[in-house]
Amino acid sequence: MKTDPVEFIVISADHIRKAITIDNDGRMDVIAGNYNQVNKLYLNNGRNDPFDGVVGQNIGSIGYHTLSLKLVDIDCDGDLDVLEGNASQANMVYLNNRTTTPISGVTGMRIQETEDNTIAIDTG
Ligand SMILES: [Ca+2]
Ligand SMILES: [Ca+2]
Ligand SMILES: [Ca+2]
Repeated sequence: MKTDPVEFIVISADHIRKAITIDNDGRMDVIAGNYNQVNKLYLNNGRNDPFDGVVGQNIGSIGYHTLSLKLVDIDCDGDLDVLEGNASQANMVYLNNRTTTPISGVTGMRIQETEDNTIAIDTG
């Protein structure tokens, strides 16, 4: 009986890529979904207390009934964009502008024209 050789794949630290984050600095950030208030982005400052003194950046300018958010590179240009699932309102997408305020001032675009009661949002 022939046995195939076992192959080992060695992964060195050099091959572990920095996590992609919304501002592409490798430090995980936070997006907060707010009901009837503008959603916010908090950028990790890289210190021991990563959000101490960090001012939230507005995601869009309208306070929707947000029940779900998702960070994904929806336009496949290498930066993370924000999907916003809103209850009884249109769901929105905000495209990352690749600045130090990656979503600030970005106008949201509707994902669909109907105003559904969205409670979860994802991609695939
Ligand atoms: Ca970051
Ligand atoms: Ca993108
Ligand atoms: Ca972009």
